[in-house]
Amino acid sequence: MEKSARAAIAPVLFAVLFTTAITATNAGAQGAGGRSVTQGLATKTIDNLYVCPAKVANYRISAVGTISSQDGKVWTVPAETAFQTGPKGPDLYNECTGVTPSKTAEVSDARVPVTVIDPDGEVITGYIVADNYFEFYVNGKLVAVDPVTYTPFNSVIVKFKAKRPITYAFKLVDWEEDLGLGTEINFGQKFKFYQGDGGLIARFSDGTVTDSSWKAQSFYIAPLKNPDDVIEKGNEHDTTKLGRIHPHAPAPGCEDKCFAVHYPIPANWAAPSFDDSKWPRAYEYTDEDIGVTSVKGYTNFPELFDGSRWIWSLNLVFDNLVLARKTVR
Ligand SMILES: [Ca+2]
Ligand SMILES: [Ca+2]
Ligand SMILES: [Ca+2]
Repeated sequence: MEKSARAAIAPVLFAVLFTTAITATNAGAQGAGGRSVTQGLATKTIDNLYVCPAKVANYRISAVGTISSQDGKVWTVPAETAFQTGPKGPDLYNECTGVTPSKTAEVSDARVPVTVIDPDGEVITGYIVADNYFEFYVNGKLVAVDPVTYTPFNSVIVKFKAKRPITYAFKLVDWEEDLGLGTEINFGQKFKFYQGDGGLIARFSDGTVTDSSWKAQSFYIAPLKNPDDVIEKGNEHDTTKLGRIHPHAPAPGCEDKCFAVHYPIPANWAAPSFDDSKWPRAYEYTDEDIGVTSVKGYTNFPELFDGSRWIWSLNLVFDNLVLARKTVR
């Protein structure tokens, strides 16, 4: 860099350092375990990420918002995503696009593009279902975003060329209608401020399946009557006492006054070099826990998910933003 340029940048650099110092002070004021706390509804910043072109029974608008925490940070809810810029995962099953095979024999993966991670790797095919939204990374590279952010429930086929060791990484979002509260309307029970739930299941042709050998950590926990309902036990964000699955997780009753607990997402969380050894193991959930009877994108293809398990972090209901990883050697 030239001297004159350096002189011009000095005040800017000072400002940056000063701002960094303030941020560090805020970080010091955070609660235990690096948490931040918000209360109430977020401000909407995106009206709707996805419009379903077909008329379906259970379509929900997927909005995005921001909310400030008591320590002065701004959080995007339900999550910051790459949906608008990332490659949309090709459909295994999607009512919105009319791709609705009724059984495995009707599935075609011929038009699924191969994402090249390692040119000398093997081509691996994967099948993925998430409640509600996923981003899928291989060795830190974004392979696919879920083409349907919220509902209807859909499933995706991915293909990529990679060689071991392979780090599989998912960003997972249980989407919400009441931004910042982790809640939605329950159509069936005509119940407002209902805490929906999440879930991920995936199987890959290299033999990798989702199960409790994965790591899974929660980053946005809501709705909470009291932020102290999240207890940090080591690196686990424990909310066991609230109930972990429906119907054993009663609504907290705080409605639009509920709190949320947020944790910052590490910048390199999807990279092979990221150390996930301190993250909790993923928890396995049954088809009944997930309530998959209406998820044809899963139930139509038992062969494609054979041997894999539904996973999430500790709380299927209250953990709304989850990162999951596994490295296969
Ligand atoms: Ca989806
Ligand atoms: Ca939820
Ligand atoms: Ca959900």
